Amino acid sequence: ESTSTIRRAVVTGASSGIGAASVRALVADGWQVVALARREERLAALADELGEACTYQVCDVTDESSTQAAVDAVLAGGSVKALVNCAGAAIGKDPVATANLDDWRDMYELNVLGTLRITQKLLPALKRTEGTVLVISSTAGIEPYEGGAGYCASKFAERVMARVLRLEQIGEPVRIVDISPGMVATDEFSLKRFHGDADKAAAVYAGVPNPLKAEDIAECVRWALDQPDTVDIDSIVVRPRAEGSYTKVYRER
Ligand code: 8X3
Repeated sequence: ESTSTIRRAVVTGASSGIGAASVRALVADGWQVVALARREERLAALADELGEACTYQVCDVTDESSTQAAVDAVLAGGSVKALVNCAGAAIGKDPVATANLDDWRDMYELNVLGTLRITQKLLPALKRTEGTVLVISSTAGIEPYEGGAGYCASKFAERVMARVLRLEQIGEPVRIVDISPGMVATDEFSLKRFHGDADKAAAVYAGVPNPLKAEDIAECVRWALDQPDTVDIDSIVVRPRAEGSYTKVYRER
């Protein structure tokens, strides 16, 4: 069997949101998936739901030894054809003048350095299979907005990392794909951003007719990975129809 026919993917941030939806979409499309996240009980439930096509490893991408152990376990289990980087979060929405440094540090550790860490560790294995590094970045990495400086800066950094990796790997047998979602209503994104304040989280989506769902982004992931190895879906920007930009959102009142 040629290596290019083995469809085994690693998905980070797999316990919720776009990560969990991507695991489900890939398994439905015939992939073997190793789901990575910190919360073991959620991973176990996902693996239980999806059967033997889905296995999991507990992994905190902000932690070096946790990530190394997960990567070692993944590689001991076989080859890897895709890495889907979904682990990420927005933490806080304060103006620059009063922003919490710990929030910024946590976002940099997770969104930037966490993505870098696991991508570095799996890159050699991905090149052996003509594989793909996929990054779920954000429209916040394209267009900054008030209150979003820390998150936007981390997502700009993540997109730059993906862009430069793509340039550096030209001629090598690996694809780099960036998917930049706009407003996606997941269970935890805005709750996390507002440190658990459910009213503030709900207000983000108030009156917006159809925010994107995690499944909409998972379909982009599935489709991008399903292209021939030599076709690189370089960048996808996807927003709900009602969102023209972060500051131009249609709301029914
Ligand atoms: C996209 C979410 O809040 O920046 O990652 O529109 S937001």
